[in-house]
Amino acid sequence: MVVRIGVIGTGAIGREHIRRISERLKGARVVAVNDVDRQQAQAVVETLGLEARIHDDGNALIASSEVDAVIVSSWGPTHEAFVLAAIAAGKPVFCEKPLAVTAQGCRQIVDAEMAAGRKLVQVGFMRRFDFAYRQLKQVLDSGDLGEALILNCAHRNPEAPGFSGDMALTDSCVHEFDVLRWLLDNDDYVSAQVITPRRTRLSEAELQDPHVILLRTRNGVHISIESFVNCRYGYDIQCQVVCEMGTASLPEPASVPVRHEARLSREVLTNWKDRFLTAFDVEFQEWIDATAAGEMHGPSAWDGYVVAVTSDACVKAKHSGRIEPIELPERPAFYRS
Ligand code: NAD
Ligand code: ISE
Repeated sequence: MVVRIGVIGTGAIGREHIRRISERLKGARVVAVNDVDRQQAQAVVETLGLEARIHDDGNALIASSEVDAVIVSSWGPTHEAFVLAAIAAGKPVFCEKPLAVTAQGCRQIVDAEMAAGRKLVQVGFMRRFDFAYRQLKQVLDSGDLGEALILNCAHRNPEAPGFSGDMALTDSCVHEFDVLRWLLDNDDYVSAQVITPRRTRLSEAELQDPHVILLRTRNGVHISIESFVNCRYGYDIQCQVVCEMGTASLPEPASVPVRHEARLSREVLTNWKDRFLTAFDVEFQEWIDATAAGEMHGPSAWDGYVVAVTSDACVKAKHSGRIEPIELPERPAFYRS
């Protein structure tokens, strides 16, 4: 079976997903696209030489009998409605982060999916599909180092055009909120503290940058996440796990060491597309294969809900200056399989 995919949102990442499905992955074809900027959607179809229908409305794409599964890569605030529509249509849906811009919106999606009786929603937390993070998880799962005690992480962007308010927490660090919980086998977070160090003079307007987020898990693991979205030097993702009998860290991305004029240097990546290029391909190939088999194995709507609750608690902690609780209901059995 070739999965016939409709894509809502043909912007920066949407067109990357369309390209990867059309040019590199197997078992699926993009047969429909939609974007409020119809000209842009048309340009993507023409540039990639697709035989795809351009819908004037995302809901019409979802309802189309030509579409088996949906990718939502439009702006974050539009995700909730499209995901709910896909669930109502009984169609598997891959939703780029965030699942919804509020925890309540994510909870509505969880409730709708449970009522539908079938896991249809996967959320675009691609770090779980990154080779380096998977290697790190293998080391932790082996038990050779004992239990994890402390995680030291950094999420650094060279720049963040258009970032405002609390986006470092709600748009960037959502990836850590998901992948660290996955590394720790769903050891849920119980509290958040956000520290606002001296601001870099290189960030836009009044944007607080960097931030340090401190999370504590139910099992007592202490997590520190540095978010620095205007670090200038490159795109740098760090994660070190300190365990009872040793430590394990994400390896530096491969690059050629150059010795020249009494210097030893290596390239640093400059954007998330390059750092996670392969992870995105693995994420989508696994999603296509699972969808063809009528299954869903990736980050679920519940995972998207947990991230939203965590993100909200971090924003509250930033503005209150206090340690704030992260209160989550028990994970439903529906999401335990
Ligand atoms: P973008 O602005 O480049 O593209 C979004 C597209 O959605 C635009 O073309 C816009 O016209 C379209 N759109 C907006 N509202 C729409 C609607 N109601 N119906 C149809 N189309 C609509 O943004 P982007 O950088 O591609 O980000 C899109 C989503 O992907 C965001 O949620 C973002 O957080 C996420 N994203 C994820 C990653 C990742 O690492 N997984 C990286 C970048 C962006
Ligand atoms: C962007 O939206 C992403 O999701 C990237 O993965 C992240 O590194 C970046 O900070 C976000 O702005």
